[in-house]
Amino acid sequence: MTKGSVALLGLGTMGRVLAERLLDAGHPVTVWNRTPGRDTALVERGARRAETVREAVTAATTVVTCLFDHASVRETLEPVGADLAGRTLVDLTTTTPNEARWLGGWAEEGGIEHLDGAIMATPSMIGAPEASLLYSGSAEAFGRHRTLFEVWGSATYDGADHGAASLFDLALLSGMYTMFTGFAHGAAMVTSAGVTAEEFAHRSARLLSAMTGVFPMTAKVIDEGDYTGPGQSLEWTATALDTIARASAEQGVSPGPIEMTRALVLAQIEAGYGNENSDRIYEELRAG
Ligand code: FVH
Repeated sequence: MTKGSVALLGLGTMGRVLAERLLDAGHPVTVWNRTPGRDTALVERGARRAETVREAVTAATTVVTCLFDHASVRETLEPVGADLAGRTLVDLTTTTPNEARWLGGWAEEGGIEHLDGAIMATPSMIGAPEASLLYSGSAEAFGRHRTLFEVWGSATYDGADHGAASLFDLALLSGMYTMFTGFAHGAAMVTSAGVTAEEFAHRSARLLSAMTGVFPMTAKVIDEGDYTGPGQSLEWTATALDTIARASAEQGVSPGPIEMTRALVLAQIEAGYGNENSDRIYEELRAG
């Protein structure tokens, strides 16, 4: 069976791997990159080189962008809006939900079918079972492209709101970045006493893995909005965080990540909720 033709715009670290997996799966692939020369290996593997964005876009029914940011997507696509009409645009660039919605609206006005995508994987994971990609926008486009998307990893459809995939992406990354910051803070504390970060990593991974098992209980409290049940109170947590901050200072390490959490806890205590469950920091975050 003939596989659908794909134009891939953006041959950075991620774009090149996405193109490789499409070629491996037998798709005709046309590639374009702003800076010439990044397509050599792909062309050797069978990709067609496009000298211009227009040449790339008009060579395929599905156009995939994997560029630096929303501004670079607009800069690249706006001049070829008319050429994109009647085609499917899949933007895998990391953008905010509203930026994805803007692109979805722009595409709709121009008769372009649009899906926003979010890559929950590093380039080396693309094509492996652990790679996960999220999509939102046109349900019809997702249905028709599902097999194609699965050459990159598992494909999840998050609904018709063009911003949904991006919202999940960035919400998940928020947890990841704060976890790594907490790990770096703990590592700075113990390495200041001569312990290696490697030794600390084993212990940290064990504790943090166990803690993720608590997420469903925390989620239930948040969804029900009742913080009066059992659990660590805000007052108790404030004392614990204060002790960590002082230990950090004793070791000559910045208490920055702990101060961030402490500020949320203290604000809720100030608001009169000191005896309630510490999951209440969620309310402080929602208050904006
Ligand atoms: N790499 C990763 O681990 C992450 C995993 C999660 C998702 N991200 C997102 O994927 C997008 C691309 O990331 P990347 O790693 O491929 O990024 P770079 O290697 O820096 O390549 C960037 C490409 O964008 C091109 N580009 C930049 N500015 C423009 C512009 N104004 N007009 C046209 N193209 C532009 C750049 O071209 P060049 O510098 O070679 O000319 C690269 O092709 C990104 O959203 C990640 O957040 C990857």
